[in-house]
Amino acid sequence: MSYESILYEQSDHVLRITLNRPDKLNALTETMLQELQHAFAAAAADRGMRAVLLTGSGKGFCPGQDLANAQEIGQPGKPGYGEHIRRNYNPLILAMTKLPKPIVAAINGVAAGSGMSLAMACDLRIASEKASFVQAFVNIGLVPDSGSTWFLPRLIGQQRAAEMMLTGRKLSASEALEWGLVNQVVSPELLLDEATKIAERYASAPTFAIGRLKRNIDYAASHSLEETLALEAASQAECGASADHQEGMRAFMEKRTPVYQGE
Ligand code: T3D
Repeated sequence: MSYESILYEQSDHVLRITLNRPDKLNALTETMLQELQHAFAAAAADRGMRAVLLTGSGKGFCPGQDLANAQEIGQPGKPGYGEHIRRNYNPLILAMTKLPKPIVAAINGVAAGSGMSLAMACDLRIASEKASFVQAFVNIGLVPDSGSTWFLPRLIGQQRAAEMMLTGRKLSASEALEWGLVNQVVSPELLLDEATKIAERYASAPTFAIGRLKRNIDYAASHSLEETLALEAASQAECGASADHQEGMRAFMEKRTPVYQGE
């Protein structure tokens, strides 16, 4: 598949999506956001793709909305900020969080504004020592969007999230690890190899169960214990009938490594 602002590369069961405007630190344009929506829809539809790796080319991961490009937003005949976000950002964030396959972010450089939201919409975050994180919105008189107010307090707690959002200060990769924003920090040279290894591990995992697991974590965040218990039981019934579970049980009894097909 060929796109203008992203790279879409498949290898075995892993899909690598690379934000590809390196001269702009991979700042987001409407074209790029539409291409990302398309790429995640394609990942959802392709049963052969069992894990996604999201990274940026060049020295940045993503500094959020391209601010040069944003000058046009709200001009006569162009959608305003609210419409731009509803049309371009919100469906992308939902496509990522609802994708029934794991998404690993390889954060190679600065992740700011909605670029940080993209990183937070992933399931695992592996950061380069050169990565940094900025809730940049307040610095230009905007509020956090693209799910930042939903993701950030859940990842690092209310107090630290408020600090990042209110001050707009830059968090280093090591601070992000200490605060629980990223899972791992590695040297820049090792970032892609390490993140790819993790994505490959997930690409041979029981994808059927992982899809439900993602959904259930998301559901539990805004439902009662009773409701969550009910969904867990229903999901377990589905997983119990899956080919992956049968294989997992057989492999356990036969004392061998399971070979999951993701179904
Ligand atoms: O617009 C709407 O519809 C509302 C939706 C908004 C969603 C959002 O994401 S709002 C938040 C937008 N993002 C920002 O406000 C971040 C702005 N950038 C920064 O704060 C800093 O540049 C960074 C913290 C990202 C990186 O700092 P640093 O010191 O490492 O690099 P730098 O020198 O500031 O930037 C390097 C270049 O990238 C520079 O260009 P130049 O001078 O080399 O030609 C800078 O202008 C450019 N750049 C950085 N961020 C953006 C950008 N160009 C366009 N858009 C950007 N977001």
